Amino acid sequence: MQNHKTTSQAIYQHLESANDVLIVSHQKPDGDTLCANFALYKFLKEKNKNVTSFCLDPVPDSLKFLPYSHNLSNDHKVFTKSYDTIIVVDSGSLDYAGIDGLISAIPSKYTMINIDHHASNPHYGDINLVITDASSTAEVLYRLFMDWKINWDEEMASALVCGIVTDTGGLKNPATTYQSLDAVADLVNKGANPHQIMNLTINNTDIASLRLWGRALERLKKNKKYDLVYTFITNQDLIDCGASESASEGLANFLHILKDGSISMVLKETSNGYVKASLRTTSKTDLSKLAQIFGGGGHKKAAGFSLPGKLVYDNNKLRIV
Ligand SMILES: [Mn+2]
Repeated sequence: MQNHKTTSQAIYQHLESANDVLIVSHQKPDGDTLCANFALYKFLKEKNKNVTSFCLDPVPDSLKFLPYSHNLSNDHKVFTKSYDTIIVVDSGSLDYAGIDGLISAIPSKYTMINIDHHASNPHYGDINLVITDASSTAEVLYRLFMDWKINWDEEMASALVCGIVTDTGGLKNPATTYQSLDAVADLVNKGANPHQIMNLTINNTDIASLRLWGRALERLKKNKKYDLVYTFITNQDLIDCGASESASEGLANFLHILKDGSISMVLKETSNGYVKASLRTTSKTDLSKLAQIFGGGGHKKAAGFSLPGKLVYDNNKLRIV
């Protein structure tokens, strides 16, 4: 584990003197980035700070049960106000967060705190707490809050369990370490209900989504040269199955159960004209480096990239055109 105590203290000291704080989650938010945002929001509110939670995209319906989700602003005007502190959570870059074009509008000087776990994170903040062996940003926050000896309550503990559980596909992917399990055990002891959180997040699918998964699973193919198992989902599949764009989330993590191939890849068309690749491995291949070749990023064992185009499948060959 990296030694993060000095950074942890630096963040605490900075926040003690902060007044106006903006917390930013990455666009197309997942459980981890939202739970990290809301846990920090609550912590800072209890310290009587002015806090604004922001994400470029709204909270997905499946995560609206989270406390403080109603509080998240998607309004770009947030960036025309003054802050002394900006905390970006769970974002390997400002581009990934979706705020690289917005942030220059902030009229004040500010300190940027970057709290993350992506291996590709280039430490873009003034203070950077990037723990790449953490399963999730929620796990990074758990370590921070433990260092800070905060007053835990059920809401705080549940938020962090939700972040860890969603980023590890239900404590199943290879990013799940002794520290992740230890954090969850302690958070359950502090009042979180893991079954309830699992049922609201991981075990929460519908027929349309399973039909979509069915199509993707039927198409699974193995490329022997690269020891790669892959499949794909097109926009037409979403229409045919009546599924939403988020329905295929979790599919890449699910493919971890495969014993064939050392790398799995799900290619998915997006509504804005891109093909998004989600890569997973249980081998020693560093996927974050592989994804960076294509302008993406992520973790060693889970990474992704997007390319403009659409998927064409003919003659048993899959191409991006
Ligand atoms: Mn994350």
